[in-house]
This record gives sequence, structure tokens and C-alpha cells, in this order.
Amino acid sequence: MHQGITLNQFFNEQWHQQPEIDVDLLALVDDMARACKRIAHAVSRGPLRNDLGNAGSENVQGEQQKKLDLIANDIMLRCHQWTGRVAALASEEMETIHPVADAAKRGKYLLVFDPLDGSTNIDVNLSIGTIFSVLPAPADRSQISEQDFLQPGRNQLCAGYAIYGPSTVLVLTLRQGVHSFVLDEDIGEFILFDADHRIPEQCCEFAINSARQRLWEGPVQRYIADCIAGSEGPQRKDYTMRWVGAMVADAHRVLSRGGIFLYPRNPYSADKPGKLRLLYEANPLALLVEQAGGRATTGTEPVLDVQPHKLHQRIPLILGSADEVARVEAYHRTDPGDG
Ligand code: AFP
Repeated sequence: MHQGITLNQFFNEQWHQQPEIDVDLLALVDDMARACKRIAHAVSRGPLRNDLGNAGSENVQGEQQKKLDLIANDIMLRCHQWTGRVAALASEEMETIHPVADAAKRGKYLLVFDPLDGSTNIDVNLSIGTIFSVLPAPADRSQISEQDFLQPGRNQLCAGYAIYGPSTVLVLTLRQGVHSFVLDEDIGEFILFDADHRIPEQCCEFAINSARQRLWEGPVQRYIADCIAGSEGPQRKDYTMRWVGAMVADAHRVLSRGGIFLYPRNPYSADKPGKLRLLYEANPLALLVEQAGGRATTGTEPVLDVQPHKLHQRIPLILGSADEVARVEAYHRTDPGDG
């Protein structure tokens, strides 16, 4: 696929090659591109519009909401709820699901998203992003419930993220490969720059918040210790560590050049087994990584196989280069102890 074409041209060409791709899903991708352009603009203007800092409210997770969290959430609602393609939306920033008001305009997709991941990075001008996942809506859309969203990640029809960094980049999959587009602000178009991306199978870079080491489960303790032992240790190679503090940024680096991202299970907290949310953080990134040839696991099972039981459910997440994630899974199999 040739570089330099627009998002619409790219998917139009894909549709001619694979007519089974639903044109309504392609239209939803176009809606999403529009929403991400608007969020990118709002984020870049944040300091100039006094939109930094806390909004004075908390989300369902009990976390302080940033003004830009709510602005981004509002943009996502305004770009998707009138299109007739979405039956209902769900967001990290909304406690309950948001069915499209006019039942007659409820489309065949459910959209679940984190409108602005990495909120604590906003005020210090570090990379943040929007993460989204598209699920099939039920045939009968007259009564949409939270239960309709509780589908395993393997059901996702589309997943992706926009990362607001030196450039605004949109990375997405419709289950036929992972494709990346960069926003050309001069013309307001996302331009293809990496089609059918493959994540390197080998890596020597891990991403984990080492300040929480005391809370990691045993296999992750041992894996990270062995990485730190470097070429003298069992991994027989030296590693480096990176931690941005916004999963979308850490995952983008891992997807782009290889590596492994870990936000492991906390065996000391039954109600919060991990920090990251399954439906709108772990599942979309897991689908992207698997589509690019990588792996995504809880430590003991593929993330995409997990059956959700509540909308804002948290999950341990380990994803990245296939060989490295498989190594961590082996640590869980050979010595699963929690201590
Ligand atoms: P915020 O959106 O509150 O900044 O949290 C971001 C996040 O959910 C995820 O994007 C990061 O990888 C993770 O939290 C960072 O968690 P720590 O602050 O514990 O390192």
C-alpha cells in the first residue's frame, strides 16, 4: 500500500480488495478521525484557553477529572451520537453507558473509549491519547444495557488510539492488520505512513512503574529482577527501561519498536487486580498488539479471552513483543507464587 494517501483513500482501497468490510464501520472510523482531530486541537490549545488542571469532579474510579478529560469526552459524544452508526457509547469518564437518545437512530455498533488517557501528563505537556474500541451492538437496540458491552475483546470489530505527541498519530485495526496515519494539520487529513505494521518479536526494553515493585506478583518480581541482571543474568542481554506514565504512549513505543509493557496484577488488592481498565484500555491495545504479531496477557491468560463482568473492570496487563511476553507467561507457569 503506497505511502502518503489519506485515511479515506486507504480504507476505500482496502474495501475494494475486501468488500466484506462494512462501509458503516469505515464511516465510523472517519467519525473517529474527526473526533481525534478536534481533541488534538483542544489539547494543544489547553494552556492558552485555561483548560489545564482539575475540573473539580471525580470519575467513577474516584480519580480527579481534568478539564480536558471532560472536553475530550464531550467531543467524542458530539462526533458519534448523531451519526446513526452507534447504538450506545461508554467512557472512562461516564459512570454508566450512554445510549443514543433516539432509538430509531441507534446503529449497529457500540463504542467504548478512554477520551484522554494519561491525564496526569496533560499539565506537564507530555504525550497523552484517546483509546477506542468498537463492539457489535445487539440486534434489538430498543433497550441497550451495560450487559451488551460486556463482550470479550475478541469480539472487537475495530480498535485504535490517537496519540497527541510531537505529531498526532492515529493507529487502528479493523482486524486486517495495524495501520498508522499522521495528521497533516495544513490540510486536516490523516496521511498513511505505516501499513500492516509488525511488532519486532525480540526486544530489550521494558516499561513498568518500578516504584510499585512491592505490589507486583511474584513472577513479575522475578522477571524484572532477571532483566535488571542483564547479560550476566538468565536473559543474557542488557535491558533498558522507559516509563511515560500514559499507557497509550508506552504502548505506542512498544508497538512501534518492540518492547514489553507491564502493569501487573496486585495480589494484595482483590478488588483492584490491576490499574488499567479492561474494556477501553487493555482490550483495544491487546487487539492492536496481537494484530501486529505481538502478545497481550494478564500473566495467565490472553487479555482478549477475558469475559468482562462490569463496565469499568480493571485487569492486569502485559503486552508487547511476542517472545518477551511469552517469557513472562512462562514465569507465571513455572512459579505462580504470589509472594
Ligand atoms: P491517568 O489517566 O490517571 O494519568 O492514568 C494513566 C494510566 O491509567 C495509564 O495510562 C498509565 O500507564 C498508568 O495509569 C500509570 O500509572 P502509574 O501512575 O501508577 O504509573
